[in-house]
Amino acid sequence: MNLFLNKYLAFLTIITLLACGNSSDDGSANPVTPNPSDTESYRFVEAFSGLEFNNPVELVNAGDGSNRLFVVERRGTIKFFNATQSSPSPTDFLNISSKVRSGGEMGLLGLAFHPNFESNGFFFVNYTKDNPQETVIARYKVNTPASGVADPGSETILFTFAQPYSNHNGGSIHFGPDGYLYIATGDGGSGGDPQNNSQNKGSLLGKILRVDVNATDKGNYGIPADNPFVSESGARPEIYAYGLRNPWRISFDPETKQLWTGDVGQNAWEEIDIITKGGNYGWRLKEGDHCYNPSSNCEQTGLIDPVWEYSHSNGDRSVTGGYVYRGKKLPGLVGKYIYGDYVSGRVWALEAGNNTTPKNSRLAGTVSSLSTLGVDEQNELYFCSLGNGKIFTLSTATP
Ligand SMILES: [Ca+2]
Ligand SMILES: [Ca+2]
Repeated sequence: MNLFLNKYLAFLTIITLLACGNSSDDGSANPVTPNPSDTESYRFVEAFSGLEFNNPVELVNAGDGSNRLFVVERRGTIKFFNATQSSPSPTDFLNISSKVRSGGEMGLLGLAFHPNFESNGFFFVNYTKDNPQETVIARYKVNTPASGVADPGSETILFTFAQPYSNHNGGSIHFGPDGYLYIATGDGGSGGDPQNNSQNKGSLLGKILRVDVNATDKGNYGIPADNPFVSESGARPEIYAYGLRNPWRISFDPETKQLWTGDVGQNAWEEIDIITKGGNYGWRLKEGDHCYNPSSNCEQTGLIDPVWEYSHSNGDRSVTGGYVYRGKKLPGLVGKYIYGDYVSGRVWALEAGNNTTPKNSRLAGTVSSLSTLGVDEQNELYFCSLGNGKIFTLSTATP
């Protein structure tokens, strides 16, 4: 999609939203005939009254039947509460703030529970530290998984890698349907990827990594035998996909098993990608669908373009990747990738991939400084605000 077409469609979107006041616009230049799933109108409401967190950057469930939601606070703390209560009291789960360097894009950035957490009590974190400045992927343990809190002294480091700059640390970690741990890393930082890390398969930066936490061939983790670059000379065997700039929040669609991410752009284009094994997602050769370095006639052979991109021309400046909705409370959103923009706070529902023509619909309202989305054990969606620390959900009810 070229710049002018994108701007034109964005303009139409605004006009249609003003005219209709609903969330059913698809950005199309043609009059929209709403289908039944498009007629719902959504609004953001606080999900848990009175609950506020300190710079939340991740929200996950443990998949252990406890219905707990775990909120990761950037400073290095994790709290949980019962998602079935409307006014729950949070419990301190882990505090490693003394290990974590936080602020800006640094901090405790990722949390994932072992698929067998209920029996082994293992969970994994991704954080940045100082002296030296690096990312740490580590395992922790709770003593009694169902009700217990974590033991801060139980840290087992899987691996670390240097962070040349404070920004672009990725940070999201999730277990895939294959039982392996997927790790999103940024390009290391600065601007324009000055070290060209994302295209360098000898670097863990600017990648999606995949490791086996149950194996020990690399010490405290292992390499899945079918990782794409295990036999390529000079390539890090942990790499699953490359050419990413700052994949901020990854997730798996529990139904299709596809891995989605938002990849934050440089100066002009934010993108949504569906990640496939061995794929090259273009950065720093391309930003979205567009040549970046060089700015024209870039080598595009083999690069995978995003399934959706949006420009900075409307105040949207930093994508926050979300989830393909598979819950029950919002039938009109089932199967759509719900994501937003950190700067504008706007949120969209995207249908894309599988060779279909993408359709992107804005949902009404905004979530200020939208840092992350999350789902509970029923796959219902939540939205976290970094600035006010609150958690929001979507409601179809009339105020
Ligand atoms: Ca960095
Ligand atoms: Ca890309």
